[in-house]
Amino acid sequence: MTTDNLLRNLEELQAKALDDLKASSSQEAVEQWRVAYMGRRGELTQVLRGLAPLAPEERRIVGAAANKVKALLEEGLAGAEDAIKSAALQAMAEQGRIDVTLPGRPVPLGRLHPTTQILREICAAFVSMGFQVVEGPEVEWDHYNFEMLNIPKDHPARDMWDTLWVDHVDEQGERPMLLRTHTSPMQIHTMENTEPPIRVLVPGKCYRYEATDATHESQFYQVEGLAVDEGITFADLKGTLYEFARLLFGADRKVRFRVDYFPFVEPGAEMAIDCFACKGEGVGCRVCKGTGWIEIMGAGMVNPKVLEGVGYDSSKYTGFAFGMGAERIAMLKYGIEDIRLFHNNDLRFLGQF
Ligand code: 2NM
Repeated sequence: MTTDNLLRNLEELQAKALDDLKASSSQEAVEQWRVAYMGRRGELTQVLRGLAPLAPEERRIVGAAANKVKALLEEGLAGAEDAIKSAALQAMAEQGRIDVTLPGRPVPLGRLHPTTQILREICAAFVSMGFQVVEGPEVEWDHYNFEMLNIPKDHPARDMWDTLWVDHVDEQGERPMLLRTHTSPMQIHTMENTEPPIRVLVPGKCYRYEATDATHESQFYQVEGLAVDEGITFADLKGTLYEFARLLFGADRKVRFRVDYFPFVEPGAEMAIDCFACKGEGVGCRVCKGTGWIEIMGAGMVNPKVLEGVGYDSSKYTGFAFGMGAERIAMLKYGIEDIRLFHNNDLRFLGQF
């Protein structure tokens, strides 16, 4: 082959190689192209190998041209590889792109426990009528939980409160400490520490030694209230509690008072509201069990013995008091069927309020 022929072949090889490279758009195609032209048996490699038997003068000329072609192809290869890499990066960026206009993922918000909500609602109702909210200890003395409330030891009325006693024994071998069965001991503390007029509301946790069922728990919340002043009558009790019933259960509520017994009041009463679900119709109603009435609290005129016990002159002062179970009020108002749900920590339940 003449030098001219060799040089022409090289030119054709270069043109074909560069055309092929342009058509190679994937990494695999480019690699195939590299092997075809510049691999061990590649077309250009063969040409370079074919230089060996040439005369020195010829080899110099063709060798220089072949090296130029080699450099050009290497340059082309590097460029093609770069282009493919950046195209791949671009594609990756497109796929993983963040759309900043999408709405954010919602953050689950916490909320107040239904017991907390009802306690606040009950307190707000009485605060609007001038009551002051006070809280006291959950561990009490027998003296405040029972004795001062006209419930002496061995009195049958003690059976009304199954008590959890604290493991503390006095010199007489008695257990004088307990978990309060109602918040009334705090009303006694308040009367011992202040003079009338008194208008206090005492929310708080109470404890009873009870078998648990749909309406009984050994831990529950109570709200009790006390008003002591000169000239307080049963009419004040009725007016205050009537207003409360209307604030919590609707302005069209009716109330019913019936005689009941609590050692610390005389007379004592149970208050009911007409059923807000069936409007007092009764028949077939699940909320009021067909009676048309729902009992919501106990109340009464503070027993003069209780007033004298804290050093008040019962011929000068009278008072009324009342007490209700917070969970019971929440169960009625929110339609909750089982008091045990309050302590299950089930977000499907708690999230409904
Ligand atoms: C009730 C029902 C009736 C009550 C009485 C007193 C106190 F300390 F003043 F005598 N506090 N709470 C009372 C009265 C509580 O709960 C059903």
